[in-house]
Amino acid sequence: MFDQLSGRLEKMVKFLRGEVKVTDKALAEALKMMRLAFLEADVNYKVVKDFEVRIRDKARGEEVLGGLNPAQQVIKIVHDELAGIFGGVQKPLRFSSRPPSVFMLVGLQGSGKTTTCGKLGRFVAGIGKAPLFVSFDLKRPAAQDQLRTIVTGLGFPFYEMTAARMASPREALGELLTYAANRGFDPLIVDTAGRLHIDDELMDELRLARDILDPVEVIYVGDAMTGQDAVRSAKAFEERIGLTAVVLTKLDGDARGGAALSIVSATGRPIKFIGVGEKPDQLEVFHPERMASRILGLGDILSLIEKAQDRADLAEAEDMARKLRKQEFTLEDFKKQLVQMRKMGSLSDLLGHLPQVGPLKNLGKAQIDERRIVHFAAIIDSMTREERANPKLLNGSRRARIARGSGRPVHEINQLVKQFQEMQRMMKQGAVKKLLGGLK
Ligand SMILES: Nc1nc2c(ncn2[C@@H]2O[C@H](COP(=O)(O)OP(=O)(O)O)[C@@H](O)[C@H]2O)c(=O)[nH]1
Ligand SMILES: [Mg+2]
Repeated sequence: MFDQLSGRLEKMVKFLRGEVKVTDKALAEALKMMRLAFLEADVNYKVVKDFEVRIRDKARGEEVLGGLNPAQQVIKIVHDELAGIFGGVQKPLRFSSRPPSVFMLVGLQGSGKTTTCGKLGRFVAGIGKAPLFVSFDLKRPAAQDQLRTIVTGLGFPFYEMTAARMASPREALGELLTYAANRGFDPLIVDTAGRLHIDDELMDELRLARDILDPVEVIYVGDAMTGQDAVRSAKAFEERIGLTAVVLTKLDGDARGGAALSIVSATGRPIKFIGVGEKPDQLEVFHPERMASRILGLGDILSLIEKAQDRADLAEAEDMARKLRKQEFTLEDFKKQLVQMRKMGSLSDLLGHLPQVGPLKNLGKAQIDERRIVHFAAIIDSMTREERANPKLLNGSRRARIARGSGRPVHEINQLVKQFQEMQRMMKQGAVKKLLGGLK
């Protein structure tokens, strides 16, 4: 997958790594290598152009992250931008709060819709769901059979729909939804007909089904081998039906990758899965960041970047410690720590260097509870800036207001303030020295 693109980009990465300083000339050379690699991979020209401009601006503007040399810094920028083009963070499937969640798969003929229905069924069953399947591809009898064979082979139930019943679609689809809801099936996975080209009749049919079924996911299934054609048709489906997600299929073949790199920016919809083979288990959750590192061949340098980021976090921790020492540590800082802690458990690390007595012991416990952290952060968010800087202001009526604002009970607010004050008190008692000692 993406072999050629990857090979060329790895060459660029190698070139950059060989440069001690990234001069304008070296940057231009690297950008040129990247541009050619993308264009050759059939990435949309406009996407390439925007990408290049963003990287150039960032590479010139960015402060150097401690621990990375300038070339590594540029590589990190390329990596982050590439992950951004792929959609940023991984977006999971959505489910409706009122089952069944309807997933409707749309796309051109031969793109892999029917195959992907089975794959998605297997995936959701793996997370404890009970899928039901139906095919609206009613004109070709073989289409129903194909889906039935796939899903019954996987041990899933199949709902028979007929063209005759679909003559009154509201009734037929209403019955279908009731059937699924009464039996507790969730999601309802809907296969649809495709055409070789976008046509009005099909679009009307799909829109009608969409209006009645109110799908939580309208998934465009695109054949990555067809490159920019898949992107163009995705755009048409987005405009005429409205999409929520994309599955790119046939990335196991020699797809050049252009579709994957253009489709998110062309449709504004995330790629949630990729198909990497014909078999039901050949579906992968799509992780934009991992894909970016894979394409850039960045396994080793990523760990380096992570280390540098740790170091940046450490700098922040030292800053906190300084504030603690000067007794400038406010609830605002406390919240920052809480958020940080969710990321890396740093405050518990810090507290690990303190004597585990009295209230601190409890505080230590409280920190492990993720929900607690979220609740505490919500409470602090509901305070005014003055209150955060000076918790002594928090009288009864202010606490009641904060409770309403944050949706947390007053006793929890009392608890938070108490823990915060205990912490401040411990700090004053000279525990800070130990704390600072522990940081080195
Ligand atoms: N290699 C490969 N083949 C796939 C993938 N997904 C689907 N196919 C094949 O593509 C062809 C068309 O798939 P189908 O599901 O019938 O497409 P539909 O017309 O959109 O329903 C079939 O031969 C599938 O086996 C994939 O991820 N990789
Ligand atoms: Mg089909």
